[in-house]
Amino acid sequence: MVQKGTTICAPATSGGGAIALIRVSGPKAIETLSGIFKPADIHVDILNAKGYTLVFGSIYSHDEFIDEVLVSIFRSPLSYTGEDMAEISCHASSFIQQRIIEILLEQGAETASPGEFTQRAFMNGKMDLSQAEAVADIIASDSEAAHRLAATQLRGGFSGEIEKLRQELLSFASLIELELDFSEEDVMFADRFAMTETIIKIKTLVDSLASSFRLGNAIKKGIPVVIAGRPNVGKSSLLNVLLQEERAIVSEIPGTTRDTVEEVMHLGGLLFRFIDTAGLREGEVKDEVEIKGIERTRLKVENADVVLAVTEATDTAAGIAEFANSISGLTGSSGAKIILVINKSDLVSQKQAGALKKELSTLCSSPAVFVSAKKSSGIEELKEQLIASIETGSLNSPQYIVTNVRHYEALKNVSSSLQRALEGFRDGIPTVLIATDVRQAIYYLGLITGRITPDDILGEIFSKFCIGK
Ligand SMILES: Nc1nc2c(ncn2[C@@H]2O[C@H](COP(=O)(O)OP(=O)(O)OP(=O)(O)O)[C@@H](O)[C@H]2O)c(=O)[nH]1
Ligand SMILES: [Mg+2]
Repeated sequence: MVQKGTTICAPATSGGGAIALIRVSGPKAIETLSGIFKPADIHVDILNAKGYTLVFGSIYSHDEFIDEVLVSIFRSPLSYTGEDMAEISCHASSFIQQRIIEILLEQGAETASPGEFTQRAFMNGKMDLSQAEAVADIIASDSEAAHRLAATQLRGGFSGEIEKLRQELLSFASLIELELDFSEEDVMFADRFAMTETIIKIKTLVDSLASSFRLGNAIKKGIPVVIAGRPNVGKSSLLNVLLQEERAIVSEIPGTTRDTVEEVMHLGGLLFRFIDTAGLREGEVKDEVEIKGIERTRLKVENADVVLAVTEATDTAAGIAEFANSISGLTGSSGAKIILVINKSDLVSQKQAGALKKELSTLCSSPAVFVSAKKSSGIEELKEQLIASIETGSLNSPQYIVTNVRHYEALKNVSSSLQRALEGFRDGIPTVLIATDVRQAIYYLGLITGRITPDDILGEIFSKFCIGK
């Protein structure tokens, strides 16, 4: 690989710890290093050192000793960026790190801008755009599931899927383009019916990828679980017992919680975002703050992935079912899961609870869990229900889960371009216009992996057909 451009440097580790890492990358990486580094073994010549060599020595600024360090040498193209690279492991003093950066700059290196090492890796073909984005995600991942999604994307699972779709569309576009080339001769190369089938197949896949974004995004940011119920049923008590922390104020006065209270928690390798809300009061509410609180509760329920519909064990089965219905009316078609939480089970006998559960099973399709926030009973079962309510099945093939909003937007654009192409076929629109829609879909797919090459379509034609014209 021909190396062009500048040589950059930056600290790669954040504060704390005993050792810090400083990265240098670019055509003059090793040369720059040699100006400030003296190997402990005077026979070692780092200018001629092979890639993957580890050298112990000291950093000097002219004659001033700075630190004892270990230097790793990488040679293009076998490095993270694809360029020549050196990584200096020094002691983690912020003074030492700052001095080393300063003297690297004196030697002619430049400070790297955020993400520049990864950007160079992308430019040098070490990874595609979606993999580069996964680098940021894997650094930020703070649950097992988020890590799993980022790791798959980093290893190219998602890009592979997108690339496969793009290749299919390219072959498809080349057929249409071919038809355009021969349009005066009035040839039809492909059968319209088969073409429509292909587009429908690709669009279905694109749509299912796009719809996985809800789960993907929730896993990255925490799955929103809204705790909703009438005033005083024990919503805030439930939040506190789940978190094992006195997070929200609890009192016997109905209408205690006015605003929403949010807190995240790990359960079963997933990150959940619990949202305690203002009680949903029936009938006319006059208090302005309470009205605003209830409005906010409704919004949260509408955007939830899971709703814990909290009621009391002293309520009637009909009352509980009615409340569950009103919650499912709020979640609408969002696909949110509802778990009925029957709180204050300490106030009824086991027999009464059993009878209520039986009656509820005929009235309500949502699973019901009996708990007592006060006695902290039933909480484990509730946690199990929560984990079970998230369709983690799709996590077994994480290349099909979209976590990145840029990819989601691109997929939606692919889908609408394909929709237009389909309508075009149906309405007998001229092929040239349909070709434009298909090309647009290819363009948007290419945006995801960063492979937008307009010559691709031509390349496809010439590689598959011998036109001889
Ligand atoms: N016996 C019993 N009392 C409970 C239980 N959970 C909560 N309570 C009591 O019920 C009352 C209301 O509890 P909160 O947690 O403030 O109820 P809330 O649903 O958040 O109420 P608002 O915010 O006012 O809508 C308090 O007096 C709690 O001590 C329970 O499991 N058993
Ligand atoms: Mg409350």
